[in-house]
Amino acid sequence: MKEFFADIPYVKYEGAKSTNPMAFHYYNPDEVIAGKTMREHLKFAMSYWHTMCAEGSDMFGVGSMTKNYGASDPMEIARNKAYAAFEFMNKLSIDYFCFHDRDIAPEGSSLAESNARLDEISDLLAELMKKYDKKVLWGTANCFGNPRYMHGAGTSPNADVFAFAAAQIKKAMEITVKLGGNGYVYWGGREGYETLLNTDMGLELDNLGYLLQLTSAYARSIGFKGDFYIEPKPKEPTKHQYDFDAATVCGFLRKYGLDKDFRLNIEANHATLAGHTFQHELATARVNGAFGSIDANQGDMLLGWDTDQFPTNVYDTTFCMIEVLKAGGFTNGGLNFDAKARRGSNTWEDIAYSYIAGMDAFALGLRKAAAIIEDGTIDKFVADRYASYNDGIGKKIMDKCATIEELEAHALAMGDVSVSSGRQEYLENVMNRILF
Ligand code: XLS
Ligand code: NI
Ligand code: NI
Repeated sequence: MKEFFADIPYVKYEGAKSTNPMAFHYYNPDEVIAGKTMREHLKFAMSYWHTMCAEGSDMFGVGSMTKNYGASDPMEIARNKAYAAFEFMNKLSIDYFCFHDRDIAPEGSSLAESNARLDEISDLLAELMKKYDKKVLWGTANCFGNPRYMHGAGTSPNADVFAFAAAQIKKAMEITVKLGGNGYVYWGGREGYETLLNTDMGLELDNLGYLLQLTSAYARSIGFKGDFYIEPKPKEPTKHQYDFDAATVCGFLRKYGLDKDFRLNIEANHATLAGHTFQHELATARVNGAFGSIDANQGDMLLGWDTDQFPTNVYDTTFCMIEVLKAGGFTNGGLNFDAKARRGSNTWEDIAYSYIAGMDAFALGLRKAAAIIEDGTIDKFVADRYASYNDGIGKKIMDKCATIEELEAHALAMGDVSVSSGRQEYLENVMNRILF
């Protein structure tokens, strides 16, 4: 079979002292950390769209790379792209991939033609998955790129568009099930609005809830056993996104009775765009019982959009992995690199270096998160900070059996209250002691 990336070797773990750039320094797939192999903890996935499709165009310029894989016919490109994708995942030891329907097969001139193309390419993907032992972390439908979705998909003012989106999602679910996908993601893309002068917000939200009810019930009816995820994101592309952040999505899911069956796919760059930390969004998902999967990337705090950079900030990956460990680890989810090399990093070596950097940053984050939990200083501090709830009036509050009169009597009797320090700087230094 043709080799697409002759300059990229099979990347191996060589340890932190190695200076070989085409080696892992922290990601050692079969090493056991906190009871599981790193591979099992981290469940890395390749994003088909950024890695195999996007050519680096932005609003000021065309692509800085060509990704036609030596072909010119769109379906021939799609087939070669699939072979190239598995060669790349194999060389980088990436066990999973994520895709939109339109990433794997180009949209045809009718829905029927698009669906036939998906059938053909998904047969090829199934064959390659078997050959290389790779799995689908999640599938999704691109219900935002085509101009028919310019006013939204499930929230479009046009019922024909709603029907088209439902049909497109139905097919994407079928392909995801056929490929044994562990999850299905709904990213709200254009589900939002620019101005209330032309928008019926209540109608749009109800329709979005209905689209999710309909399509998720259909997936269960054809045997989908994985998780459904909503991926919150604010601001982009519309001014007001209905899936703004984790808390907003949890409220939405409850309102439409979807909270039992849906979890969240938290993306680092979306968290910061919403004015939150990545860790805050993960913790919000966890405390709502909705922690599911992660789109691993990082934003640039000086830029106001979704830059989708490969994550290299080890504080962030450590905080993230603490949340993942506290949530009990991934079940059907994993770490999908929804990330792209910078436009100026325009070779396949750059893409390989990017994945190595991201995988190493999360591997190091996992090692440090396990060390912080093992050290126990921070967890003990937090437990002690809430110790007044362990007995007496605090225990009654925790058990939700304190009466208002009892609380008043307690307050009248206590005199003044002394509240202890939060010790933030001390704790930050504990973290640095363990990190370095
Ligand atoms: C865009 C989103 C998108 C989803 C999948 O900002 O991150 O890539 O992950 O549709
Ligand atoms: Ni994403
Ligand atoms: Ni994104």
